[in-house]
Amino acid sequence: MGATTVKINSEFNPNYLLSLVVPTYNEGKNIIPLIEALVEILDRVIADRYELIVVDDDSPDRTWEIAQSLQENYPQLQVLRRTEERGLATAVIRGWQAAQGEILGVIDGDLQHPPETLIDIYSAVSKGADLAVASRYIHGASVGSWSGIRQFLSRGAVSLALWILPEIASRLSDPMSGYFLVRRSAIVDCELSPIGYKILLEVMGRGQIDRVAEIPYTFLERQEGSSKVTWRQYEQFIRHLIRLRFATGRGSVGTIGRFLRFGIVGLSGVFVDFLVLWLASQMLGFSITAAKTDLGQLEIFISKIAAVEIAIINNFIWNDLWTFRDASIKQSGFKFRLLRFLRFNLACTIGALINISLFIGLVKLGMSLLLANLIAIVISTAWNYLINLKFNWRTS
Ligand SMILES: Nc1nc2c(ncn2[C@@H]2O[C@H](COP(=O)(O)OP(=O)(O)OP(=O)(O)O)[C@@H](O)[C@H]2O)c(=O)[nH]1
Ligand SMILES: [Mg+2]
Repeated sequence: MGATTVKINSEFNPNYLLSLVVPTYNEGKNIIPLIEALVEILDRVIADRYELIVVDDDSPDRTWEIAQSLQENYPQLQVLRRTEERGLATAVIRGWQAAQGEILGVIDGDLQHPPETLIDIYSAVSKGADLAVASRYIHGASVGSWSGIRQFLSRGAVSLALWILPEIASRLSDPMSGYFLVRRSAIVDCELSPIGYKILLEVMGRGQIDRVAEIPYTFLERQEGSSKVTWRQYEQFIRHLIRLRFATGRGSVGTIGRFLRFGIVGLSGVFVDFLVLWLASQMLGFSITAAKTDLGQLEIFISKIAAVEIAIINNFIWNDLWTFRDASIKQSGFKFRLLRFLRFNLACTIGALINISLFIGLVKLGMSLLLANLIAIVISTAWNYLINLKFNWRTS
């Protein structure tokens, strides 16, 4: 599905407080217990004033047919069987287009989102939040029994979102959540252009979301069926982030330009670091190319620290004069510049520690040195950039 845009109808039926969409693909074994649990829970709080909408993409295991068989007992259940389109995000939007409720929501169809949490999510919106999101990353929440790699990929995705869309992703601890409710009025006037899996980013990026609430939950193990996540979803996720970056406009081109400048300055720092190490080796008489160097030699240790520090000074000067020029001219004067330098130095030192620990951690998990180093560099660079953007030069 390309850049099709969709609008949500502003009209709703006042008899319906909530329309909850359940996207499904081969969830034949999960759909009955899920619908039963949702009905049981919602009947307690808003009986007769909600609807459930299963949007199934013509699953080979005929999830749609199983869901339809429930309709006799549950008149509040709609089932949409799509044969022309596929994809989680578009399924959710299609469900919302058919919805009648004032509040719109989504929950996975695989029982990984505990249905009981819905009560707290609903209560947050009914108390005034525009958006209430179930989060795996706040106090009282957990990702359950995820492997180290899965946790790492999830955190990596959050970091990437923070880096490309800081003003959107930083509003939530779990911007990747697929379990949330949103007030219809917050998304009616915008053109949604869903792609991939992350419908929440689309809602945050294009909607008029003022008040946000987060509710902790534990992501449950899948008992039946299998995950539909493939590498394609990661690729779509990156395309989605970039598309939103440009679509939301808020300093979009400027932000990418700034990050590129930060990257160029970073590369100049690598060059300076090498240059200083080489100069020191000439002056102090050690070799930078020989194998099996004794790292216990004090002059090498001091030279490396000097090389790093001089590279940091180099990077600071260029970042202050060029990358973040707009922000630094607002706070001119030696005292402010010195403060910025000290903060930059601290952030880079922490960045270097993140870099080294990630590298060691990933290698211990069995990753190759090359991949581990690449990931460690990407994440520590994102850290350096974001921390400096938000807390040092404070541009946005
Ligand atoms: N309609 C529709 N639903 C989908 C599609 N892909 C996934 N889903 C549903 O979306 C929900 C989440 O998908 P999962 O594959 O479980 O993804 P996940 O929960 O983020 O990841 P895992 O932890 O690996 O299960 C499930 O209810 C899926 O059945 C799709 O292309 N169309
Ligand atoms: Mg799942």
